[in-house]
Amino acid sequence: MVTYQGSLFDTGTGPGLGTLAEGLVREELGDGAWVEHRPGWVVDADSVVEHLLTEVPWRAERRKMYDRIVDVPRLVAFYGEGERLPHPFLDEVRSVLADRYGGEEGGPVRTAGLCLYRGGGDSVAWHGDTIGRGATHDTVVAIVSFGEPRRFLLRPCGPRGGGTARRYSLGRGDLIVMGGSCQRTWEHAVPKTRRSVGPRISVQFRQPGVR
Ligand SMILES: O=C(O)CCC(=O)C(=O)O
Repeated sequence: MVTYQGSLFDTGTGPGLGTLAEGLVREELGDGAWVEHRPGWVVDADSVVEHLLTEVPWRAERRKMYDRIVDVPRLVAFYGEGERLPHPFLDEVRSVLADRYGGEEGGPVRTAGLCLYRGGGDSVAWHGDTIGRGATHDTVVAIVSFGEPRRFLLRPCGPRGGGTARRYSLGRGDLIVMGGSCQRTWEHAVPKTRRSVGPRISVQFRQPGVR
């Protein structure tokens, strides 16, 4: 069973959203890619963690790696267009993000993928979200993080990828939005850590037809 020790500075007011304009930093990454980062966007983000841990139908996945079948090192869930999300607050988050980024190519974000990193051994390897239209078109992927902050890395694809990655620490209500060509020209990862860390849940809001 995964449990979460919330922050001592929790306000206990229940979840809410800060303004997006305040504290949001936009970076142009080149080649039409951009990223927006808004630390602490969700107020009292800790108050939904227990609910998400217990109410989401978390699924373990396995995948082929070379000639072996291995466990994917995180649990996942997916909510398609029109599906009610596992906490009413996430419906509100989706609607605010859909309004703000709805004018981007691909239209408003409508689906939600969830990942649960149970501890430091869970991770996601370098990749871009290139299943579906993300392989050929500009997209918006907006990620809201709950629970224990984890390192989120972003680096250019291809030969330029070897350089230093951009680093973000994402948890407890932080928002990161990758847009433009980012899924084709940059890749992202959440590496494992040896530190003893509690669970982190990421909610990735995407446009239809992107995974
Ligand atoms: O957990 C995150 O913040 C990233 C998740 C991710 O990269 C993915 O599901 O494609």
